[in-house]
Amino acid sequence: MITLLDYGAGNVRSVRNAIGKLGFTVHDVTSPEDVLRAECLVFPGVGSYGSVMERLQRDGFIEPLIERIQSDKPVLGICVALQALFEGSEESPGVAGLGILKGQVKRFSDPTLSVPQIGWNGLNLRKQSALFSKYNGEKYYFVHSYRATLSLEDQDWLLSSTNYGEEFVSGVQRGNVTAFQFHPEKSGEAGLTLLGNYLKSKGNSLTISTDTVSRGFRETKVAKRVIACLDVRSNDTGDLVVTKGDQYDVRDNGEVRNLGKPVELARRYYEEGADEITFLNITGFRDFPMEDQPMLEVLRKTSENVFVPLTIGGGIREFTDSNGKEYTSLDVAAEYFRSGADKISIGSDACYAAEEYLKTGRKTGKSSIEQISNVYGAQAVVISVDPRRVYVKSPEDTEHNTIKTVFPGPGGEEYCWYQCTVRGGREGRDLDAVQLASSCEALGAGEILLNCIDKDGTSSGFDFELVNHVKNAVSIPVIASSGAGSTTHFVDVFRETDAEAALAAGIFHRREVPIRAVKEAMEENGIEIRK
Ligand code: 1PR
Repeated sequence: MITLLDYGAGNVRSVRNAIGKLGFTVHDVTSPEDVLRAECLVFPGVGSYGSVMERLQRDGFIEPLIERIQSDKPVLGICVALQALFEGSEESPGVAGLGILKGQVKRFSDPTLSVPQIGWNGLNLRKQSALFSKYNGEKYYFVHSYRATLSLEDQDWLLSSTNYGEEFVSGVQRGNVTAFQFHPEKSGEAGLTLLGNYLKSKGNSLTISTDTVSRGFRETKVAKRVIACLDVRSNDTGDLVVTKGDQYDVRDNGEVRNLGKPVELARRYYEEGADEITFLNITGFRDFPMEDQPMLEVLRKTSENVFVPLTIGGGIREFTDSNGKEYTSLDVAAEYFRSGADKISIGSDACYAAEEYLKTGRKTGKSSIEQISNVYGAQAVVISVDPRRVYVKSPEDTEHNTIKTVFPGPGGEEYCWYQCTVRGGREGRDLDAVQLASSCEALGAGEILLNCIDKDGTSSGFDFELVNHVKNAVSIPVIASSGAGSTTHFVDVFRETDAEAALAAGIFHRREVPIRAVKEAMEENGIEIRK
C-alpha cells in the first residue's frame, strides 16, 4: 500500500498510474494525519513552487510533512517536492519551503542554454544506493527552470548530481527520505524500474555496497528529443481518429484520412522509443474540450500505459457553454492535466494573446498563457505555432521580421517572413512567428512547438531557416516540426539548428521510418539520444 499526497495540482495521474502498473495499491492522503500514518508516502510536486507550498499550507500538510521527514519515515519526493525540502525558491520569493535543507533554489543561469531544461538527462551517482544497484547511464526525464544545490552542511544528502550548464542536485537521500528532481513516472522503463526499486524496499532506501557510484566526474548531457505527434479529430462518422494533413489539408477524396486509433498509436510509439507524445485536437478551435469527453478519455487511457511526457493541444481558451457557464482557459487546462497531460499546447489563443501584448507591452495576467503558467509553471505551457511563408522582394516591403532565404519565392523573391495563422491554418494574422514566440515567452510560455504549413506532410525535411529564425529570438526550448521524411532529416535538423527536439507525424503513422532508426542515425552522427 502506497500513500499518495495528491493535493490537486498538475498531473498526479501519471504517478498514480505508474505505481499501479508496478502492482501496488494507491491510497490517497485525505487528512493531515494520513501524512504521518502512511507506511510509504509519495509526494509529487507539480506546478510552481508558490502554488505547491500554498496548497500544502491550505490543506494543513506542512507540519505533518516536516514531522514525518524529521522522524525518518519513508518519503519519496518528485520534482518540485525535492525543491520544497529547501528554505525557499527564487521562483516564488517570500514563500517559505519546508526548510529541511538549507538555502534557496535558484534559476538556471547559463545564458547559452534554454530554460526550462526539458528533456532526458543522466545522473552522476554520489552515494551507493539500493535504488540504483544496476545504474548503467540511463537517462531520466527532467522538466524545470529552477535547480537546487546543497550547502556544505547538507552534503550527506547528496544522492546524484546532473549537469545542465552547471552541476545541480538531481537526487537527495538520507535514511528513508528520498527525492528526485526528475520524473521517474515519466522516464519510460528506466523510471519504472527505479520507482519499482523504491516501492519494493517500501521506501527504506538502504544504502548498500555496490560499485555503481560514478567513478570520477562524468559530465551528463541532455538528449535531443524525438517526438511523435498525433493530430486527432472526429471523422465524418463521428469516430475519433488520428489523421494527417498535407499542408494542413486532412481530406483525401473528401474523406478525413484515418491513420489509426489514438490510444493504440500512442502506445506503439512509446514502445518504439518516442521521447514524448503530443496529441493535437485539430478541431479544438471550434469544439470545446470540456464537452469533448472522448479526447479526455484518450488522454486517460493513454496515460495508463505510456510513461513518457504527454502534451495535449487544441481548444485551450476561455469559453461560455450553452447554459451560460463560463470556463477560464485555466479550467480547461486543469481538466487536461487531471486527465494525464504533462504539458498543454496553445495555438490560436496564443496568437490573440500575443497581439494584445504587442499593442501595449503590458502583461495583464489574464491571458491563457499567464494564467496557466502561474499555476502550473512555464514548463507546462507549450505554444503551437502554425506559420506559413510570405515572400517579399525586400525587407522594406513589410513591417515584419524577415529572413533572406536560399529558397526563393515563386517570383524569385529572396526574402520572406513567417505569417502566423489561427483556426488550423485557415486564417492568417498580422503577426510573425518571431513576434509570436517572443511575446509568448514574455507572457510565461515554456516551450515552442514550431510547425510549418509549407512543409507539413511534404516529407521534404524541416525548415531550418524558420527554426533558426525563431530559435535565435527566444531562450526557451524549440521543437522543430513539419516535413520529416527520413532519418537524415532528423540528423540534419540537429546539426543545422539548436532545436532541442524534433517532431514528426506522417512518417511514423505510415511506418515509413521506425523511431529506433531515427535514434540510431542520430547516435551514429554524435547526437546525444535517450536509448
Ligand atoms: O488553435 O489552440 O485550438 O490548437 C489547434 C492545434 O491543432 C494547433 O496546435 C494546430 O497546430 C493543430 N492543427 C490544426 N489544424 C491542423 C491541421 O493539420 N489541419 N495540425 C493542425 C497541425 C501540424 C503538426 C504535424 C507536423 C508534422 N499539425 O502537428 O504533426 O506538421 O507533420 P509531418 O511530420 O507529417 O510533416 P488551437
